[in-house]
Amino acid sequence: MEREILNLIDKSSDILIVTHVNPDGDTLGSASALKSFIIENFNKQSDILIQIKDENQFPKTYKFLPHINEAVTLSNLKEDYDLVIAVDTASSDRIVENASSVFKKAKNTIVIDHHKTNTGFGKINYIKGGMSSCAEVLYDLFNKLNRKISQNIAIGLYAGILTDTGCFKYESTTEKTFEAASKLAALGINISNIADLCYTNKPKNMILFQNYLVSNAKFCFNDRVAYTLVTKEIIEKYKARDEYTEGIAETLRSIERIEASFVLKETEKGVKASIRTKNIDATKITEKFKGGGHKRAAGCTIKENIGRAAEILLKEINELLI
Ligand SMILES: [Mn+2]
Repeated sequence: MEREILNLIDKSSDILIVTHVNPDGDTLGSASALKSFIIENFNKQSDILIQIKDENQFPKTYKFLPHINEAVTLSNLKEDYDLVIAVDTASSDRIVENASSVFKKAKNTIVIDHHKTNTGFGKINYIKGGMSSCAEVLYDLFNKLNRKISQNIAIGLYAGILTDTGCFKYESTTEKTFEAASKLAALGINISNIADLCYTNKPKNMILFQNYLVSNAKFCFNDRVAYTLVTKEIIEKYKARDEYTEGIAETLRSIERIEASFVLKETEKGVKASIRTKNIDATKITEKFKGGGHKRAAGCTIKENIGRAAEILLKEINELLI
């Protein structure tokens, strides 16, 4: 299958790399690395699509990744590509609006991913469920193909692995993950600088917003569950961008005794829930609402008001608490 991917890239002239909605470090790092790979191996350009409606929501944190600055958005996406490659995208509904029709129309589609829940919605599906990150899947793919990994490719891959493993903390981190990170570091990329750009470069309002939400968290079931509500008013007050809620559920989970935490956010499509757990399988809850994710980190959208959504989740979690 590795050769098939290479052949498709070789014979296609208009290539689009799609990142998932609300892009994170892994999907952007993977897209960045893949674009560099295509340029270096085939001397060919490709477009990276970042799915955001509001151009002001462009993910600033990851602008340092090669080629992310020149990415296209939904509003200036071309209509036809002969090859579309989705990276780190767990299901087809993570590709929205006109991007979805571009994906369906394309002559060839490839899905490269690491989500166990990915059933494969491309013509070619290169899915290594359980690997730490899509970036690690790509690292593996480039190696299997015996292709050189340049510094530009390495920056994207390293950033993807670093962020998707929570700095090598999550249980998906394996000996192979460290091996990949070690080989990438050996190429001479500045790993402490990449970590700084990912983690110590946050807007002031983001920290103030997050502190507010943590201070106003509610604790239940004998301090075993914590949650916080992100209402439209709070978003407005702090002029919060989409990525400002990142990490809040993790902070609540990091408290001793807490078994599960969640953040609920009011959006146009319903209440978005991000659930983090220690021993409970979070996907058991999110799959009831057509969501998905990993055992300790999952998400879904609940079509209720925010107060009711909290009640529903508390009831679901309570049933799983031992
Ligand atoms: Mn990922």
